Amino acid sequence: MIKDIIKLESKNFEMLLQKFFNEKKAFYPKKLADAMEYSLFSGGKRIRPVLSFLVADFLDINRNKIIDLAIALELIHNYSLIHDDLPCMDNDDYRRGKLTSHKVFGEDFATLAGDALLNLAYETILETVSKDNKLFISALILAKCAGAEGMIGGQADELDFVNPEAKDILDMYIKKTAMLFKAAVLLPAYLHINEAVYNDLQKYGEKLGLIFQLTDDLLDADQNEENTYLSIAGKEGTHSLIAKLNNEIKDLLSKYADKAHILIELAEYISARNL
Ligand code: GRG
Repeated sequence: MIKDIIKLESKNFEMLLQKFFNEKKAFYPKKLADAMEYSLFSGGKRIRPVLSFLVADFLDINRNKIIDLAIALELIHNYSLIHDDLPCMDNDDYRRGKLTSHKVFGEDFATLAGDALLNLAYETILETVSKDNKLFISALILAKCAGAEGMIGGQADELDFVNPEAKDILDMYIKKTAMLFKAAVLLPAYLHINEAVYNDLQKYGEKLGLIFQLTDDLLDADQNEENTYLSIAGKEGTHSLIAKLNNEIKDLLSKYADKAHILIELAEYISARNL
């Protein structure tokens, strides 16, 4: 069952990440290492690295080739959450059911922990590419998707919104959330030299990311947040867009028959998620 597969994959990734971080943290100031570790290991679902591994399997690419880039992606994701929770951004006290970084370590150390995770991500990316330069394009895509053209740009769009329309919100979701999903899908994709497959996977990553954000809206429905797709289209409109995206994913991947089954199932699993 897809739920059990994701759970197992997520647990396996968590062990890889813990081993990776244990080797790094010995060289960091104690409080900074504690703050980085607190956020990295506070119950994240690890959906993005798991997605990278499932796509590697789909393409028959050895997962070992992309483990370090998948770790870098998860580091970037966690830095973004720490910074997003800061008082100057969303000012949240809780994340994953636990106090946010700045509530535990103070704003100064939370900021530094986010910065340090981001820097560690690029340190890891550079080391990876220096060992296997075929991964250069994957690394570049990851950097773009996480930057001002992608996740950070989407966050900036959202902060600056004045009466956005549904289309503006979806464009912002693509940048803020879907670009990291696209990066996850494309980490192994560039090692597979087939443009048509690459293009299909790129579309899959974007649609999956949109589904993830739309379900996030539904999970937070009781907060009545402004400038969300849900606030404009309502629950029915949001559910119907999620269904449409799932159908588009099925149409896109049906040509790969059974091989793509797990990627289609993952989209359905995310659509029905409650976490
Ligand atoms: C660079 C400050 C800054 C922000 C970038 C990613 C982001 C924008 C903000 C984080 C908050 C947020 C609601 C983002 C939308 C994407 C999303 C739902 C993130 C949460 O991802 P999960 O559920 O996180 O995969 P876990 O806790 O499982 O790791």
